[in-house]
Amino acid sequence: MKITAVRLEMVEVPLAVPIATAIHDIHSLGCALLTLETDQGVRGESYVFTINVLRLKALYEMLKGLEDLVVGCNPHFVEKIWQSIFDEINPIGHKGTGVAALSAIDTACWDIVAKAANLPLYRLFGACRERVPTYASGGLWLSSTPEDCAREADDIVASGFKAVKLRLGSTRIADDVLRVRLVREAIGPDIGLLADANQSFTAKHAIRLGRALEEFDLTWLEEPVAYQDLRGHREVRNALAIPIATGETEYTRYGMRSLIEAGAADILMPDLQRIGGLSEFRRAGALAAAHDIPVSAHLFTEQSLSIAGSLPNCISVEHMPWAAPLLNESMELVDGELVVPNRPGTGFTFNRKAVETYRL
Ligand code: SMN
Ligand code: MG
Repeated sequence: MKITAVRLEMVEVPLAVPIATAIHDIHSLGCALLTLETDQGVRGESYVFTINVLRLKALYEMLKGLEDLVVGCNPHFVEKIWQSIFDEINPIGHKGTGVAALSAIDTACWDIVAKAANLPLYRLFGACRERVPTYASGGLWLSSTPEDCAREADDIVASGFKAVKLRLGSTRIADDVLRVRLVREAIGPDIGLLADANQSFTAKHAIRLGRALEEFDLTWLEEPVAYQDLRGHREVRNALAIPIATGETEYTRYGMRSLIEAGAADILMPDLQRIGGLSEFRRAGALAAAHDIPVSAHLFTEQSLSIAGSLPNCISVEHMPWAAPLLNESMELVDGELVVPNRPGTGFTFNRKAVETYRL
């Protein structure tokens, strides 16, 4: 089998309402959609994205610039393709847009390999579960008041989720404590509550806040300090009983290795775009397993289900509905868990009509 063509499209998917975290203001998702065509008619699909659309062209051009390393290759040699792109982007760096482009190509290759075998990817990788714990992440933004967060959390639980993620990052500790208190009161003691600080605190602030939050039984506190502040992560982690999750802003297995070596995390959160695709996600997952550290997939819910269904130490996937408008298939929530689809490949395909609607 040979890859015969690379199709690249750019779309902008607007959000119904603009949202904010401590470090993001988001009104749309700018997605670079990748389709790899083969001489056997099997097609592989993936996407990478920017928050809003301003720098989307950089992703597009990076993918375009790697086209000659992909066309003519046998997609079954996905690891060879991965390594050749990794080596090629060495001079521009093993982070950022280069790795994002590598991720998209790698994921689309795996999609082809599994479709050619007529298998869902998680079974091709070696299945370990058919349903995955998840938490609702598409709400409770820092741009919402504590009272709005409580109301939203109530709706989320009514829609079937068994866990929700709340964004923190207020200047005053009391304001973040109020956010957590009102949401916990709204959802009751049996629903999981996760909190994400999006890197907004100093270690001392995070420790003071964390102590005030111990009584609310948080599943984890995410990115309490700047992502590259490994010592700060460790200080927070050592000071608190709340588990610390981080890793979404790090790249490749080497980024995960640094976090592990620093003792920075109780849970690692690889992001499919930043980790380097499904191949590297599996390696990062195995590395974490060698240290008895669980992983939870960041964003890219649909595509990460193949990892969650095949990686024993993957404890959950983040449920983010952002890509849903672009896809033919919907995620299925049963008893608060996501079903790993039994369709071939990733199990999700681009909806051509939607692509036309959002095309730039
Ligand atoms: C997050 C990441 C990127 C955009 C919005 C929110 C957040 C998460 O850190 O983990 O969902
Ligand atoms: Mg986060």
